[in-house]
This record gives sequence, C-alpha cells and structure tokens, in this order.
Amino acid sequence: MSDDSKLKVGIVMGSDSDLPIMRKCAEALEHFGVGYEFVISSAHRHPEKTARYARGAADAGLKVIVAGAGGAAHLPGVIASMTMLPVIGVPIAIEPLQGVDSLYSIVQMPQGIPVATVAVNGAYNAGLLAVQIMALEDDNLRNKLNSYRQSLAAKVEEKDCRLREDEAQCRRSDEGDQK
Ligand code: RP5
Repeated sequence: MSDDSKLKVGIVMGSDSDLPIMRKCAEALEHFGVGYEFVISSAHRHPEKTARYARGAADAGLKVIVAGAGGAAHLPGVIASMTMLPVIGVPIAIEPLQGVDSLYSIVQMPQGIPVATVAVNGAYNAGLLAVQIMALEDDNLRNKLNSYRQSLAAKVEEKDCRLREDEAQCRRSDEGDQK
C-alpha cells in the first residue's frame, strides 16, 4: 500500500501473474498521489475472499475498485455485484486467446451490474479513469488531471516540432548533395 491515510483505490487481481500489468494502474495512481492497495483474490479459486473484500470495500474507505483478470475473467463482475463502488475491469492477455476472452468476459456484463472496461492490458488507463471518478469531488485532483492532459498535448507538439526540424535538415542535406 502506498499510504494508508490516502487509501482510495483497491487494485484487485486474480493471480500474481497479473501483477506486471496491474502495476501500471498503481503507477498512474502514484502520479496523482492517490493511495491504493494491491489484493490478489479470485472469483473461482477463492470466492469467499472475493466476496468479503467486495462487501467491505466501501466501509474500508475505498472509492473505486480496479479489477484485472485473464481468461474467463469474471472477477470484476463478481466484485461489482457485491459493492456499490464503481468497478473498472482490466482484461489481461493470457494464452491462448491473448485477452480476447477476458475482454469479452468483462465488457459483456448483462444489464443491471455495470463494469467499466478498459483496453486489454490497459491498466494505466484504469488508474486514470479511477482518478477521473474521484476528481468529480476533488478540485485538487481535477487540476492535476488538467496539467497531465496539457503535458500530453505538449509532448505531441514536441514530437511534431522535432519531426519538422528533422525534415528540414533532410531537405537541406538533399539540396547539398545535388550541388
Ligand atoms: C485468472 O487466471 C487470473 O486473473 C490470471 O490472469 C489467470 C491465470 O492465473 P494463473 O494460472 O497464472 O494463476 O484467474
């Protein structure tokens, strides 16, 4: 856990094999100074633990749950069925279907119990979405999100500028070759 006093997001995953991907969610949260905890649970291997965690999450002070799983990935949906907190699902790519299975499992929640779904292995975006949800009631987070997006735009400008400079240099050297 990054900081108990700021614990806001539960990052749950079906197995430690999901951790390399789910760490990216933590990276996003750390960027915004949002506290989190990692939890390994499993809807099919340890349903009791999963139920306990989901049912206690709101009372524990969590605001959002991010749940990642691969294969027949029912973990986010099962958690969502046992809490009123928003749940963001991260489909994890594993063999042999490379995430198509987990994507469909998570995104195709039947009407009644929604799970927000990010891209296959899109754990960083799951963290960002969690921050956006919390920013609805947090001006400081909203300002940080604004700065983050401005930095994304600045990077695009920088890349475009670098590309044009390179092109100009290429044109100059082409002209020199022809003389
Ligand atoms: C899922 O099964 C987990 O989320 C993981 O993505 C997948 C494989 O788990 P391990 O066999 O690596 O423990 O429940």
